[in-house]
Amino acid sequence: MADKWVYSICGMCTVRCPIKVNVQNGKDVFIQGNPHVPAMKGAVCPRGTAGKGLIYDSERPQTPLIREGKRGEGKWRKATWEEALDHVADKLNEVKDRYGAKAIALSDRGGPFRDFHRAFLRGLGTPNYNNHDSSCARNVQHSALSLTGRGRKAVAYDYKHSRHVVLQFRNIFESIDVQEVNNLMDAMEKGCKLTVIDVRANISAGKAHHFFMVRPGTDYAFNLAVINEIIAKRFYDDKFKKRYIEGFDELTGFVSPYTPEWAEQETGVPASHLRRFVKDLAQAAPAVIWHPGWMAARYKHSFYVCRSIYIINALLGAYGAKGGLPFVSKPGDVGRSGLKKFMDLYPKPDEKRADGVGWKYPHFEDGPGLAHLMFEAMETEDPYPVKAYIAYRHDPLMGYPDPDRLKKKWDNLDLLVSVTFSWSDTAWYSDVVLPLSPYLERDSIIAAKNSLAPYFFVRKKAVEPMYDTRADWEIISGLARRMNLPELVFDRIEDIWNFQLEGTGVTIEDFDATGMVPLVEKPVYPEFENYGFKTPSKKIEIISKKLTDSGLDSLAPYEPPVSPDPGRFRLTFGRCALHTQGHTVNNPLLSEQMPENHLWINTKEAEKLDIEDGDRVTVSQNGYSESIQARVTEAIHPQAVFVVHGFGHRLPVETRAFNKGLADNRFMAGGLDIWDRAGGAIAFQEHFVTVSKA
Ligand SMILES: Nc1nc2c(c(=O)[nH]1)N[C@H]1C(S)=C(S)[C@@H](COP(=O)(O)OP(=O)(O)OC[C@H]3O[C@@H](n4cnc5c(=O)[nH]c(N)nc54)[C@H](O)[C@@H]3O)O[C@H]1N2
Ligand SMILES: Nc1nc2c(c(=O)[nH]1)N[C@H]1C(S)=C(S)[C@@H](COP(=O)(O)OP(=O)(O)OC[C@H]3O[C@@H](n4cnc5c(=O)[nH]c(N)nc54)[C@H](O)[C@@H]3O)O[C@H]1N2
Ligand code: SF4
Ligand SMILES: [Mo]
Repeated sequence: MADKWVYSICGMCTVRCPIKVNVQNGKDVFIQGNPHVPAMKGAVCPRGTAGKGLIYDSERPQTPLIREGKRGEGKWRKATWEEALDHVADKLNEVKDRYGAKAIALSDRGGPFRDFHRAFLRGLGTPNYNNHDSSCARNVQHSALSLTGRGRKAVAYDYKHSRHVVLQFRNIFESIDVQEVNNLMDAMEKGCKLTVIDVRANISAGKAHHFFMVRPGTDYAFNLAVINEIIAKRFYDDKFKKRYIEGFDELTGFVSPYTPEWAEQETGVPASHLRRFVKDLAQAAPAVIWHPGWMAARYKHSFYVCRSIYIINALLGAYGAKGGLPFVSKPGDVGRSGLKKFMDLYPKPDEKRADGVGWKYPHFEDGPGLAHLMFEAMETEDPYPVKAYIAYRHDPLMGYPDPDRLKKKWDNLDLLVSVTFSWSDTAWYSDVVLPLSPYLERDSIIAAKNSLAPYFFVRKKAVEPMYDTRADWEIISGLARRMNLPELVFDRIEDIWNFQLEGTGVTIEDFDATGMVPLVEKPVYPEFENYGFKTPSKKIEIISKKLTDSGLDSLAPYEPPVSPDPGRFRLTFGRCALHTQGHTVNNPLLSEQMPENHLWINTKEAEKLDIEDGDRVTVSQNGYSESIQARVTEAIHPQAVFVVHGFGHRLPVETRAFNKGLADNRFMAGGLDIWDRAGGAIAFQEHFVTVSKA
C-alpha cells in the first residue's frame, strides 16, 4: 500500500496540537507537528510521538465489555457493539422512566469536541453535564469571570511578543503546549525575561532569570506584596487604570498592610528580591504575561491567588496588549459564521443542576458545573437522585481525591458506563466499558478555535481501528438511535461535518490543503477603546457584585497556611514531559522512558530522617502507606514533598504500569469535601503525609 499523509489532531493530551501523520502500509505511523502551523515548527512533544505506542498497545480495551462480577472485581463478558449499546440504552431508559432524565449524568475532559455528546444529553433532557475542570482550571475560569465578566479563554497568551513572562504554579517546559513553548523560546531568544515562582526548581526554573521558591501555600502573600509595590511605586498603567479599572481605591487600601517586608516572613522571599523583580516586570509592561495558572486546583484560597494575578496583569496594562493578554476573536468577530451546533437542536433543559451550580451557587458558571458536587448528589440524592453516570473520556478515580470515598458515592448508581481508549480505574469499576478508538484511528467532529486568528480544524483518522473499537460519534449515534433522538443518528462522519459547516461558506474539502481553515488572514489585535469587558460597568471590577451577593469577599484577607509538624510534609504534585495525567503510564514507549515516579524531598529534611537519594521510602497518611524511591534534592522547599501525578496503577490488565510508583490522590483522605468555596475547584494540596525510610 502506498504511503499517505493525513492532517489530524494529537490526542495524547488536552492541548490537541495540529499534526501531520505519515502512514506506511496502512499501519506504520510517523507523527510530526503540522508544518502549516508555524509555531509547531514541525515538532510534537515526546507524548505526541508515542501515539503509535497507543494504537499498538494490546493492553487496552478491545471490545465492548459488560461486567459479570461485582464492581471492580474485573470479571467481564465480551459483548458485541449491538449488545452493549442495547444494554446501555435499556438501562438509561429505565432510569429515565423511573427518576426522570435528570437522573442521567455525564462527565468528560472538556475541550473542543463536545458539541455532539452534549447535544445527546440535551436531547435526553438532562442538565447534568460536567467536565473535569473542578479538578483543574475552574478557579482560573471563575476568577477571570469575576473580574472581567469573560472567561479565561477570552484572552490569548501572546508569548511570541512578550518581554517578561511570569510562571506561578505553571511549568510550561514540562506541562507542555508545543506552540506556547516554541513561542516563548523565540521570545526569550529576543530578550524576553522569565520569572518562575514555585515550591521547587522545575525545568522552567532552570531557564528563568528570576526564580522564587516560596513556602507552599503562600503565593497569595507574594502577589499581594507585588500589588502593594506596583501601587506604591506607581508602576501601574495610568491610562489603562483610568479607562478600565473600577475599584482601584479599594484595592489600594486593601493591600496597604501587605508590604514586601511583611511577605518575606510568609514566603521566605527577601523583600529586596521581590522589589527588584517588580521593577524589572514594570519595565517590560505592557508586553508582560503573568500566567494566571492552569492546574490551579490546589488550595482552599487558590481562587484569590488567580484573581490577584489577573489584577496584576490589569495594573500593568497587559490586558489587550501585544505581548500580553490580547483578546481573541470568535468567528463572528471577524465577520464569519461559526459552526452550526447540534446542541441548538434542543432547548436547554430547565431542570436545576444536581451539583447546585447556577441556583444553590449562583456565582459559578453553569456550563461544565462542578463534578465533585454532582458525585455528592449521587450519595445524598439532594436535590434529586442521580442514577446513571457516563464517564466519557474521564477517569475521576484517578483525577479526584480519595478514590475509595468516590466509589462509595458511585455505589448508589444503577448504571456506570466508561467510554475510553485505555484502561483506567474508572473503566475497571464500571458496569459497561465502551472502547473508544484512539485518536489516530478515529475521525472527530469539526471544532472552532477562538484565537487572534480564529480557524476551524478537524481530526481525521490516519489508520483503521486495530480492534473492535469505535469513534465517539459512532457511539453517541448508536445510543441516539436506540433512544429516539433521530437528529443525532448518522452513518457517515461526512454528514456530521456537512451539518456543522452549513452556512459557514466552508466545505470539508477546504481542510485538505493544511488540515485547518483559517477564518482571517492575519492576527487581529482589538483596539484599546474596544476591549470587551462584560461586567455591568464594562470595566474590570475589583469588587464583584456576584461575589458580594453570594456572601463572598472580593478582596480576601490573607490567611497563613498551616506549617506541617516535623516529619510531616505537604503533598504537592505536577506533571512531567513524558506522561499525561494517569493515562500514558502503561504506554509501551513512554513507560519504557519513565516507568515510575519519585518522591522529591529536601536534602536537610531527608538527612533528619536518615534518607539518602535513591532510598526507598514509605509515604503514609492516616494508616495508609505506599512505598516509592526518594529523590533527595535542595531544589524543593523543606515543607513540601513532590510527585509526578498519574502513577500507582493497580490494574492487572496493565502489566507495564502495575504497582509502579505512587498515586498522589490516595493520600487525600476526605479530599472530595475540601474545595474552594469561591472558585469551586478541589483543593488538592491541603493534605499532609509522613515519610520514613522503607
Ligand atoms: N491528585 C491529583 N489529581 C489530579 C491532578 C494531579 O496532578 N494530582 N491533575 C488534575 C488535572 S490538571 C486534570 S486535567 C485532571 C485530568 O483528569 P482526566 O480528564 O480524568 O484525565 P485524562 O487521563 O486526561 O483522561 C481520562 C481518560 O480519558 C481517556 N481519553 C479518551 N479519549 C481521549 C483523548 O482523546 N485524549 C486523551 N488525552 N484522553 C482520552 C483516557 O483513556 C483516560 O482514561 O486530573 C486532575 N486531578
Ligand atoms: N507533559 C504534560 N503536559 C501537560 C499535561 C500532562 O499531563 N503532561 N497536562 C495538561 C494539563 S490537563 C494541565 S492542567 C497542564 C498543567 O500544567 P501546570 O498548570 O503547569 O501544572 P503542574 O505541572 O501540575 O504544576 C506546575 C507547577 O506548580 C508547582 N507547584 C505546586 N504547588 C505549588 C505552590 O503552592 N505554589 C507554587 N508557586 N507552585 C506550586 C509544581 O511544583 C509545578 O512545577 O499541563 C498540560 N500539559
Ligand atoms: S502537547 Fe504533546 S501530547 Fe499534548 S497535544 Fe501537543 S504533541 Fe500531543
Ligand atoms: Mo488539567
